[in-house]
Amino acid sequence: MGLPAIGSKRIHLPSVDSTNKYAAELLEREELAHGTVILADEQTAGEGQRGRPWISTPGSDLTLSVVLVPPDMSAAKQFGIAQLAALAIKETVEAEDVQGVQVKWPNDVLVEDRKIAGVLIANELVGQQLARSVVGIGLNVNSSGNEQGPPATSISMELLRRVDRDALLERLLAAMEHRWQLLIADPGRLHAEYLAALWGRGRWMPFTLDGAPYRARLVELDDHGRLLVEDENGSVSAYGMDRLRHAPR
Ligand code: BT5
Repeated sequence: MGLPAIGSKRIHLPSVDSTNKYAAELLEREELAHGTVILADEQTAGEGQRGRPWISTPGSDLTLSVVLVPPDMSAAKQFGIAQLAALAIKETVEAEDVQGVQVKWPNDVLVEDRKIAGVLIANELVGQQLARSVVGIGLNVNSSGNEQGPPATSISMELLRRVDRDALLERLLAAMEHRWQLLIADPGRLHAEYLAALWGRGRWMPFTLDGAPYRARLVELDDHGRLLVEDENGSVSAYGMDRLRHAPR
């Protein structure tokens, strides 16, 4: 028997601190079916990476967490989860006719240089297997993005019209299901699509390496999701998210 489709079970909350936190707390108490979606109209303490905030406008944007419970997935495939999330968001935004959508490693989605979505993934590994994954997605739909911080945008800011949030959610979940199937059946294709969508390839840019500023040229991405970067001495190295980050904007 196959797994239930992403979105076949949903928990809709008017307001919550963070859908990712809510999912984690729920998973401590009970099993959740693969594909369960936790959706909030408002997040009062939305989380980004490393304690950074995710700010969205209540009732205007999409904030959700998708719980994946693969019965048999190697931990080596875990970057595929980041790829599927970023590509599903990209496809959903593009379906609205927004141009210039790219994926910033590991899983931000940009329109040119403006951030339109962020993804926060919590993977739980048991031995060499990926036991569970909580994929948190914040997508700016009808808000004005994040006005205080680095450049941000929303679908409505790009199109200068309001967007039907419910229809967008359905498209996003269908796109995630499609990419999930691709991760299982043809991860090489998912990787190729991700690579084609990657922002900043070939460009020199600021990173941090082990927390220290590091300028490098983004060359390539390997099968494990590590970036290959060329440093100013011309040597090329592969780094994962544990060591290398794009410098905060
Ligand atoms: C992320 O972190 O981009 C991951 C965001 C994940 C949010 C979802 S919402 C549903 C689920 N539940 C949660 O609690 N979280 C997930 P990071 O790469 O650290 O980016 C955070 C930074 O982006 C902040 O420091 C701001 O500068 C900026 N930012 C905050 N809100 C933004 C917004 N709405 N649009 C664009 N940029 C934003």
